[in-house]
Amino acid sequence: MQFHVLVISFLFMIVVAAVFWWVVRHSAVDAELGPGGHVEVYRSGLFWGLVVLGIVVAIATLQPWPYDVSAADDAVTVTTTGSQWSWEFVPQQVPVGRPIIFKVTSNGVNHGFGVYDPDGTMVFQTQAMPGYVNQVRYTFTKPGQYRVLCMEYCGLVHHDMIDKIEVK
Ligand SMILES: [Cu+2]
Repeated sequence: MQFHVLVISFLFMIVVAAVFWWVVRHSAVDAELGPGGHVEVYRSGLFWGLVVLGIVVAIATLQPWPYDVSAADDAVTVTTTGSQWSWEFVPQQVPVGRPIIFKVTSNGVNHGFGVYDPDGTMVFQTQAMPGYVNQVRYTFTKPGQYRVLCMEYCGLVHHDMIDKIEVK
């Protein structure tokens, strides 16, 4: 996914750069300051400076792309399944300070998998969908009991679809 976004971004950057290049090449330049003149040199420098800046900014901001959960490191995988009306986590305890990959699915209807820290602040959420496995990568930075609530109305006992994850 990240690779495709990177390639698409670069393709659009090349198109935009080509348009700018064409405009610069075909814009009227004062005869006295024409090609080789200092205005032309300034424009050319500005153009290439912006191209390089654009590439640097694109690379710098795409590196921490949040959806790259395929990297094999010391991450712990938690299989998460939503049912009407309960959650199942395997394992149910996770370590603090290590990346956790939640693989979230449902065996019935759609649910919302929302995780709240011990202070009651939501830390992340994703959809639990039958037939799909959505992945969320998260590193818990403080230990405690994290509450899990269903974030999408899923039937009669939706309000009771509450569970917890132990972070130690
Ligand atoms: Cu629900």
